[in-house]
Amino acid sequence: MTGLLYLIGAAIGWWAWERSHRRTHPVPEGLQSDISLPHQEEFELYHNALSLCSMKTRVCMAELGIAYRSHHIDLIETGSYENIGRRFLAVNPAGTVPVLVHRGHPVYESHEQIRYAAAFAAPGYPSLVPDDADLRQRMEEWIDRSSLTGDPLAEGEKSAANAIPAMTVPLFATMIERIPVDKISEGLLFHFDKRRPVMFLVLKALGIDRLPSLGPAVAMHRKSRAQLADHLDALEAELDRGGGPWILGEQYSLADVSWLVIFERLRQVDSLDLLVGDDLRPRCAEYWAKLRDRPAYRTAILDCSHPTIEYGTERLRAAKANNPALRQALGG
Ligand SMILES: N[C@@H](CCC(=O)N[C@@H](CS)C(=O)NCC(=O)O)C(=O)O
Repeated sequence: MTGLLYLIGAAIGWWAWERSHRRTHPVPEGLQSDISLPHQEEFELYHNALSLCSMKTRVCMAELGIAYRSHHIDLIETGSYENIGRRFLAVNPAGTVPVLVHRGHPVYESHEQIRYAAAFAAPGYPSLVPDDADLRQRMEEWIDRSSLTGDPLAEGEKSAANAIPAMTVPLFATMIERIPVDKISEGLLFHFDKRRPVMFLVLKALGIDRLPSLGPAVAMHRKSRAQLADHLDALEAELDRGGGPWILGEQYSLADVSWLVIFERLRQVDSLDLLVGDDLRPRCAEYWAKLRDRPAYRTAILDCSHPTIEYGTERLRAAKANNPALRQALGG
């Protein structure tokens, strides 16, 4: 009995100590010149293969021809909660990726990272920011409309990126098949948003085929699809008005960097054909084909993929093909 009490006491002591060293807090966005982190190269990027915001910053760096030292940080979907480990929290006390580090100073928030990086295009690479003030203004609006900000689950009408997380739930359900329960449970002890480990444990217990029985997830998916449809309608109209091929017309800009990852996520969650096709927002379909043709898509997306994402996408596709209820719950 005394032994057991000692054991419980030691476990609580360990948890309290560990928790006090893994506290997270929000960080201000943009360049933090007052923070200096250990670094070896001018630019370093802490990122994750699946993270939408990480993909955006990687695409931007590739488009600008900026070389960087890569630090892949696992999120639970790709294997473990490395993002809330002590080492990464020293880089970003908010526990989120991506973090761009320039000469040792972190830049927080991906939409700020791409704006910041644009001033450092390598020789021979365009800056991705138009000179014309009106075009710049339009670019900013389209960046905002594709940035992940605030509480995404509550503000999907604000931007396409905010509407995306609920659409990603089926992919979470397949990717999480590969992650052991003890790894996911660590989030119950230390993650700053307990909804995430709970969601992952429920998805793991249920499995992709029983997702249709999870009413709230199905309802959120439906709502997200409708919100994304609205955002894509607006994009379709903009591409039509400007004549394409890019959001600002002839000039490829940061707005296109920011939108590429929305389409890529829809591809990963096997939902592209619900929203984009020759008969459904054909301008967007053409736009996505052009984005995919850019070398940055290969370098920053395809070459940076992760076996668990590829497994997850394939598994989801197969599950939908074999399960009409799942297909219906996810919009067809
Ligand atoms: N607004 C931030 C969002 C950063 C963010 O939420 N990143 C996610 C991945 S896309 C993350 O690191 N989540 C932590 C987790 O999943 O544990 C940005 O644009 O960089």
